Amino acid sequence: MSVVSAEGMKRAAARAALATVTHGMRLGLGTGSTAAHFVDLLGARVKEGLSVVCVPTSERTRAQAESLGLTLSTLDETPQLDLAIDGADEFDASLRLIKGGGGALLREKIVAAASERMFVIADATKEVKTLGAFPLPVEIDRFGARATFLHIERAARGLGLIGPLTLRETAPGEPFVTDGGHYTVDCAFGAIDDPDALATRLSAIPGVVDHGLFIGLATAIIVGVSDGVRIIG
Ligand code: ABF
Repeated sequence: MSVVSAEGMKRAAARAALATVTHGMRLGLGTGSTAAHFVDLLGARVKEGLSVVCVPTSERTRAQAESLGLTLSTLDETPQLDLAIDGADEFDASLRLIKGGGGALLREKIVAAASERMFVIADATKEVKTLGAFPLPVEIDRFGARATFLHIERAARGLGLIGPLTLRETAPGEPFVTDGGHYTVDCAFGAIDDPDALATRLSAIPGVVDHGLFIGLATAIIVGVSDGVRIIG
């Protein structure tokens, strides 16, 4: 019996995603440890002669890509991408995702929306029947953060979702600040039976910059499993 670690499954998913990349592609590079495997493997292919242009979804990924000598661009220079490759915190069978645990959901969503296709790469532990075991990250403007926090609570309660909301911190009393200069609220709602309705309600709150529900964005999910990969979508 082969025992494959979560890292091994992430690497397998990243390798399978890399196999879909062809010369001249404009790529969106995700954030997180699974996306980092992809960037690492891509760096090796580029050294062998593959030519691609990459738009990173975070400063962290930008630094990694730069260190590997990848050709970088921005969405201002390259507003349309062929393919985004990114990880997820959770996914379901309908290609719906929770993202943002890594703190980069806004740029990840903008890059995914600018891409013709989005392949999610994840290990099998991320698959759920119903989204919500992973606390949903919501990126909010710093102005009026407390008021926005209360709006989120109220909007969720209207859907029967009650759970502790926590302002993400890097240390006690020090809020985590995203690359875009915003705060993140982690919402431990538990099972989200109607992710579409929650997404609509959250998007309607003025102080909400964006939320970690990615619906209708993923083209396919490449799941790293114990004996290779499984494709959803
Ligand atoms: C990014 O990294 C995020 O949207 C998600 O929060 C996280 C997944 O991280 P990992 O690949 O390390 O599990 O894709």
